[in-house]
Amino acid sequence: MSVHIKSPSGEASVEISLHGATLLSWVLSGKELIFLSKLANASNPTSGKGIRGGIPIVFPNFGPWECGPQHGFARGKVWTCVQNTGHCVVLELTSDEETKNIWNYDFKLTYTVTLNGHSLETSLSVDNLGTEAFDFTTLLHTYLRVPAVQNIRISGLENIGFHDSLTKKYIEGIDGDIQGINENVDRVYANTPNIHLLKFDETHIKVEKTNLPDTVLWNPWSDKAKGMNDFGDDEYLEMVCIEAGKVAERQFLEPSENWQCKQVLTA
Ligand code: TA6
Repeated sequence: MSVHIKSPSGEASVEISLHGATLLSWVLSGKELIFLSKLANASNPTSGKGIRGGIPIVFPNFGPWECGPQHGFARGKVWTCVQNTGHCVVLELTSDEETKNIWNYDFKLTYTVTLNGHSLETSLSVDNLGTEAFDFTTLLHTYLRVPAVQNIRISGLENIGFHDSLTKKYIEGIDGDIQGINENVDRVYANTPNIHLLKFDETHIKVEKTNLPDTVLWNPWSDKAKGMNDFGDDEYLEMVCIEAGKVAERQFLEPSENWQCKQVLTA
């Protein structure tokens, strides 16, 4: 089950699945800018599992999690659409018996997606509805579609050190744009600038984040692509994940407190 919105001018459209409130598609002037695996099975997603591609919502934990599934349960749950103005849609996920069996806290997530001209705004609000404080990490796991990942450039991460999730080592920052990806890359950059620019061919996609201090950069490359049954063996060549998150440090939320974050993609 999906919901659709269009920009006021009609040149952009977005599709969002109620499964995980996963944004599946962002078409601007006839061009698809979001990567969704051809094996993603978005029309019949597996309960509890994320859809491979789009913008999955990682909550309440980024990465492996001793309480439940990697990247948390939010991307595997069915959300509720509470508003659709045609240009803006609001979806909610509230704690239930299933989530509380995994993570025993009362919460409400409110996800707002707004199309405006060449910009796609996604904001997430977290409410602590319970009587106990909780802490979480969260991230928008954005899969961007590119014609050839070896030919992309990414600016905004220069001179920023990162945790290499493959070697578990900290790597000092390097000067200049990231020029192409030619191997498995899985990096957590902490405290990054709020603007990154992805460039390929004549296309520039600006990633602008608010209250999401960290950035994850990921491409599975060929071996890991082959190891994913919901990802085509060669699809690693046409995608890159630039993921805005609050993952390096946990976010604490007292009872009745609210926390918000936002990402704006502009092409
Ligand atoms: O994007 C970073 C990452 O944590 C990678 O380590 C890789 O696991 C990726 O997410 C995909 O994770 P998933 O659980 O969706 O297969």
